[in-house]
Amino acid sequence: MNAVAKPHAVPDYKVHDIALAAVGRKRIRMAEEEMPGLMQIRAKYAPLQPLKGVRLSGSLHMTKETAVLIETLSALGATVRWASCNIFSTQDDAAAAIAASGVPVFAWKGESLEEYWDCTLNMLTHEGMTGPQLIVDDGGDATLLIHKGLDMENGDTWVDQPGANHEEQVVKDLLKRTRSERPGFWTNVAKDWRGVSEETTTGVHRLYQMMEAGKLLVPAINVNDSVTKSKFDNLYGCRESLADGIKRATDLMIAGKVALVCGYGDVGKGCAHSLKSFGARVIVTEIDPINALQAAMEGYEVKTTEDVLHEADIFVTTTGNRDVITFEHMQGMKNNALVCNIGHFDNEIQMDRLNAAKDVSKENIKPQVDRYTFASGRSIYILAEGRLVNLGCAHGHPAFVMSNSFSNQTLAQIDLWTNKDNYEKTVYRLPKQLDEEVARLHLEQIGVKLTVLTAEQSAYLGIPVQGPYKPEHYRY
Ligand code: NAD
Ligand code: NRN
Repeated sequence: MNAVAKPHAVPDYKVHDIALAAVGRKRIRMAEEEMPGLMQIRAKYAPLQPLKGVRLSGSLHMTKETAVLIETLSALGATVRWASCNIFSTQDDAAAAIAASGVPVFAWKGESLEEYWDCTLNMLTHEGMTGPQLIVDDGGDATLLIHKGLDMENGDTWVDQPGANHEEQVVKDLLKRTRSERPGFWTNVAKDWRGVSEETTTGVHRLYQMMEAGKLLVPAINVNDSVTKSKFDNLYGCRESLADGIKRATDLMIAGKVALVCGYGDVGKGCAHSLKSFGARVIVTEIDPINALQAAMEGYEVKTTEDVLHEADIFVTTTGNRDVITFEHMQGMKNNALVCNIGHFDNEIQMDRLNAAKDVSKENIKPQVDRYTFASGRSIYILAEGRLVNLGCAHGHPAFVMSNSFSNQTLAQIDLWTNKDNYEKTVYRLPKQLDEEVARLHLEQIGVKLTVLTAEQSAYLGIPVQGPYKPEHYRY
């Protein structure tokens, strides 16, 4: 009797090209050399296996730096599944290396929105159709899907109403598909889910909105507002990766240009500094009087977008808000103006209105670089279809600054699991001592030598004699 060929098991990953794994592994190894904090945390905690057997899902840009985070979480004992949180930010070689290592990953650069949300569902679906116990989220899409899925199974009719836009309709269609294909799935997912740590400002904003509405299903840790995350990643990371994105996309000379930076928060500060250092004349827009005053103190003009349409060559949105650059703004811009966004979502720039406009033509120059021409004959360039320019057109922040962010992520995951039975369904932050510990882990590699207080000085300042922090259970 012929042996029955074992059906090819469908691989539990989906990446652009698994053959890229070898080069991906080399680049992950380079990133490890630049991530001293994360690698020391891995070395310190791996023997303790604090995440042993925990089902962990991550929705965060699948880059070589994230690969180091994934392998750290795995080294601490977690069973990890991963997807990117953005359709353009995956580094295909890093994704391939992670898939080849046996960690299920569902991510490739240039996903459609339908593919993106399918990847998110796959990332959340562990062995035996179970859900994750912990989530690492960046922007809140994984958190949103579970909340909306549970609402649907509890009788809420949101999924049956028309979507406000294409992406919302994609989410509704996916949830309706799970309603018929996997009844009760989201109820079980919500039952096992014990916590989420959130990477970025916009995701944190969404968590606080859910907490205030009394809808947050699990304890959450706001990683973004650790000082060693937002005052480093958001500021110094964007200071390097914005220019990287603009130049890889357009080869544009920044010197001598007029650049408008919308928003002067952590990201806006880094972006303004970067463009100024390249020789641009930087103008800032702001809604907040304190941040506006800061911009003015740094020597930037602070105006409105309307004031500068006739003179600005480069527009960068950094606000996390919506409709910051409107269709009317784009219609009024100089010929060949460059428009890009480095905030989380693509609604900072009114891309839906631009793409729906009848008298506007679109020409694709190369992936993530499009030229739109208006009835006036004037054209503008849009990068990454209005999505994160640094991750869509370049490789995001360098590894050293991501080591700070991901050290916080790893400590947050350990904390969530350690305290899963006594944390409330609210949003926590990591304590200052851990923030200092993360900073401390990065000093030696860049040659920093701290001054140590004498006992008399410590007493004089009323602070404990300094020394490495021993993580305790803590809450904020
Ligand atoms: P932030 O809150 O520190 O800064 C946002 C600033 O925008 C604030 O000062 C606010 O007053 C201002 N603002 C809001 N609406 C505005 C408007 N209509 N016009 C002008 N200014 C306006 O936030 P942040 O940490 O700087 O993050 C900003 C965005 O960037 C978020 O979406 C965050 O998730 C994202 N982010 C992206 C990256 C990346 O690598 N691309 C890194 C970190 C954060
Ligand atoms: N290289 C990167 N890998 C990277 N650069 C920026 N980010 C990255 N994530 C993985 C994210 C920052 O941490 C984008 C998020 O919005 C921000 O919080």
